[in-house]
Amino acid sequence: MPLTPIALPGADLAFDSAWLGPARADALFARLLAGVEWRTHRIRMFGREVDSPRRSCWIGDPGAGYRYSGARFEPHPWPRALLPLRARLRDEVGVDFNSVLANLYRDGSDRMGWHSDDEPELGPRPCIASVSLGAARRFLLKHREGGERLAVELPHGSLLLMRGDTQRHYRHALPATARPLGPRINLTFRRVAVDR
Ligand SMILES: O=C(O)CCC(=O)C(=O)O
Ligand SMILES: [Mn+2]
Repeated sequence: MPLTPIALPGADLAFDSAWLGPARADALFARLLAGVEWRTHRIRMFGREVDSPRRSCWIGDPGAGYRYSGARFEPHPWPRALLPLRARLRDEVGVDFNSVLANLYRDGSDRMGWHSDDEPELGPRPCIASVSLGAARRFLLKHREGGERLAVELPHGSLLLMRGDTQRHYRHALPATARPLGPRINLTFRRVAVDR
């Protein structure tokens, strides 16, 4: 399937609902579910530190760390299963992503609140490649000032690209759902400034 633009004013989105075929997506999901060191990260909400409502793992090249609450965290090394995806994204998207935030949503109650991926180490107009595996979930975008909103269903094997001014103009979220759902893994490939 080709990457197809999604029209949304002030954003730059492209989507492929079947970037990975079912067999590849199934194999990758099983390997990541069993092989990634899933942890509950602590996040800051309304000035307090709380457990994030999902499991996560930061993966990347040495030095491609992320900053949180004044500390810098070193990423986990790349699992072998992710290297072909990194290479394919380099070819098809033209970005050499040096890190991935992997998130595991155990069921419909795991979620991610409204935010932008606008950390300074991502640069002013980051390209973020989001690969989804497992249970399909609804991904929401809403403009920071205007009324524009968008909901996209992200199925098993899909790829969503967020580029240009998307993070500057929009927040996004993955809401909880009461539907009985199995686990979902999301991989957001990013290119962060390396400080060494
Ligand atoms: O799970 C998703 O689809 C979104 C994840 C996300 O926004 C993030 O990792 O920053
Ligand atoms: Mn995000």
